[in-house]
Amino acid sequence: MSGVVVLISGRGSNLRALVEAGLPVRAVLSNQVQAAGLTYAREKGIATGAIDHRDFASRAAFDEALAAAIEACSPELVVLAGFMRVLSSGFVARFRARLLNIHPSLLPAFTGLHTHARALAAGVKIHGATVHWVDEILDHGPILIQAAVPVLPGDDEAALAARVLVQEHRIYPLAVRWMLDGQIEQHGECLRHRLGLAQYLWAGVPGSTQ
Ligand code: NHR
Ligand code: GAR
Repeated sequence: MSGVVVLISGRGSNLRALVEAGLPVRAVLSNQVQAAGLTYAREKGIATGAIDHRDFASRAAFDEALAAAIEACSPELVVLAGFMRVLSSGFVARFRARLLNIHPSLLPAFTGLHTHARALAAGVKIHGATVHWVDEILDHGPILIQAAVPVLPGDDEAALAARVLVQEHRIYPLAVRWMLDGQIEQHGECLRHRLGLAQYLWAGVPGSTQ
């Protein structure tokens, strides 16, 4: 087993961050044939595959085809990067403890879709992103790392999403590297870095690095 398979549905900016960090991305799979991230992967000479969920009669049948395509690569890790299809418990069981997701909120707040709009509507003052292990429950699973950003006066959804995305591109490569290097230990529901490294980033002032 070696390397990482990345699952995407769209733009692929997190995929790009992983590749640019030098991580061993062996294949990129998308449920959207037109995903921009597939074009990027092809340009980089990475193997790609498109599996259109609309070609399958059920969620289980799509998940089975996706799992088979992943297993053909025998990856160490499966990384969801803007992948927009909920995965069945059967799929999760096959890749347990080596299936990661990045979610654009500070979990357990704002699971599901449209997180930035919902954060603004709720009036939260701090928002962010979370990398977690995927389990059967949507946007649940043990937390690997989080990044926090302020919500600033005058923010709209696009401004807030852009501020969070900068941090996503920092924490996802870090989390994947830690996993590949065997640095993460599980203690019940908690994941800890072996060396006790801080598992958060705080972009307190826009433009600052910590
Ligand atoms: N699967 C499991 N089992 N657990 C998680 O935590 C998952 C997952 C699959 C994807 C990413 C996710 C997110 O971080 C993710 C986490 C899609 C939906 C969704 O409702 C929700 C959460 C996430 C991704 N998708 C619709 C569906 O019917 C389709 C939406 C669309 O195609 O645009 O699957 O937020
Ligand atoms: C990212 O913000 C990611 O956190 C989010 O979608 C965006 C994908 O961007 N993921 C979800 O909302 C999962 N439901 P990208 O394709 O440019 O990486």
